Amino acid sequence: MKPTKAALTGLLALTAALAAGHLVAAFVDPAASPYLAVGNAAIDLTPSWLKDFAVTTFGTADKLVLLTGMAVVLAAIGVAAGLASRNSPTPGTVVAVVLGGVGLGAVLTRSDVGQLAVLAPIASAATGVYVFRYLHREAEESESRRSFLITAGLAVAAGTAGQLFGTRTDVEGSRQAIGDITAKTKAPAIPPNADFARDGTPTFITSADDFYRIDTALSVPRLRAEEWALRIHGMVDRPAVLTFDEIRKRDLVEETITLTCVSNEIGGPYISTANFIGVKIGDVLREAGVQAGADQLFSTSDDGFTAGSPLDYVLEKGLIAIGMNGKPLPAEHGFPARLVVPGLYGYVSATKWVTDLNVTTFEKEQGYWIPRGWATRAPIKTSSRIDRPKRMGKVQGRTTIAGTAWAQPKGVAKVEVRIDGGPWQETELGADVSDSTWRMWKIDLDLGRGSHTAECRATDKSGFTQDQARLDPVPDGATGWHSVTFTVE
Ligand SMILES: Nc1nc2c(c(=O)[nH]1)N[C@H]1C(S)=C(S)[C@@H](COP(=O)(O)O)O[C@H]1N2
Ligand SMILES: [Mo]
Repeated sequence: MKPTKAALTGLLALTAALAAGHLVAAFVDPAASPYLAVGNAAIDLTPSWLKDFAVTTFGTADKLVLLTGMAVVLAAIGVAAGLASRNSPTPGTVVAVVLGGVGLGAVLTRSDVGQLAVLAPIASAATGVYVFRYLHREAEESESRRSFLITAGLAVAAGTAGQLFGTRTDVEGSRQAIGDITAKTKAPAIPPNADFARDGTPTFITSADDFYRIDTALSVPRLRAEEWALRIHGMVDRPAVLTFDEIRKRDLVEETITLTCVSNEIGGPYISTANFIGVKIGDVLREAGVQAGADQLFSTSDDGFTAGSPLDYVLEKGLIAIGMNGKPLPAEHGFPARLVVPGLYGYVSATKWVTDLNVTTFEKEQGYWIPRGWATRAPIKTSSRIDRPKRMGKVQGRTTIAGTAWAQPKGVAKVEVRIDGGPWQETELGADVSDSTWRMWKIDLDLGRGSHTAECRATDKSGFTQDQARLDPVPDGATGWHSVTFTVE
């Protein structure tokens, strides 16, 4: 057999196998698609350093990079299997069975799929073996083009159909039907001097589109509010199940809260602010009757992600949010409901697509990131960032240095800037909206022409000034002063 033909045989059989699995998964459970399941397993197995590298290097595109990387590796395996099978179809058949086994293993490790999910990798393996042997036979004849084209066409059709059916859950329809979400107790209006957006700071409220996104979900969980429910159990006197309607009918509160990711490097982008609308976790849990001895609220997402938060703290501060900036939560940010706790990094508190609240102890349960090397307790560290000038930016004439600072839940009291290691100078602060949010700052300076380096540091309302020592995000958040070098022309 010609090498090109042999390579194509392997590649096409592999594509057909993945497409068949994707299609079957659409009907049993979209998360059972072998391709996505293997990707998810890869995310769960990735060592922390590699995950940090991926987030730092690719940011929110990390998932696309992973899926593309997998496609390249799989294509290479398909081609190699085809080439190895030039004299006999046995090597390719073995590869199809082994890959099917990998897919099956990945699906079995998922906590969020039913038993029927195994049908998807089995369909993949069966299709892989069958199509490979069929194409191999055809390729040995002279006229095999037709069967190659038909196989390619069927694979693309099956994959596309799987994608369409798998995402048919009408999340947008469910969101639209809910309409706007308004709170009985509204957050105070944001005063116009809360940000210095014209001088380069972020806007005080981040739009849903610009809000940073961090999660381990390769395919966003697609839940409808009508079918969603939140289970409350564990060390409580009266376990309960809350529906979306039941939450919505309660007296909703709105709070302006800044969410912060522990993976944020000094100067990094993983911080955003929104008006979150929902019910206080404390109200809901007190109705259920929290028992003595419990010290952790352990929350689980529809996709199996878990977070553990200090119980006393969430009883006081936490929110079960169903709204963001007046609308239902966007699908990417946890629709229909998520937790938001001002003052705790997202990985120990901000469970999106939340379906389960377990009142328990830190001894008994460990959240998703804890065995992966991150700290159990993770209060947000007082920190600040320079947003303008940009790194290596050019400034004409008078220089405005502007940025943001945060110290939830203490609040920001002061931000200072120094130029080229000189004396610290106090900056002008934006309006003090809430201790649960960031605070913008700016300062106008006359600097001589040439290259300069600006550094900033924040002091919170407890009097603590952020650490100069440079520490990485692992295990409980980065420290250090952000510094930016720029040129005055
Ligand atoms: N279900 C689920 N919820 C999650 C996560 C996740 O991976 N899965 N990541 C957490 C982390 S690390 C952060 S920082 C916040 C980010 O919330 P956002 O994507 O809405 O900004 O969500 C938290 N909630
Ligand atoms: Mo995070």
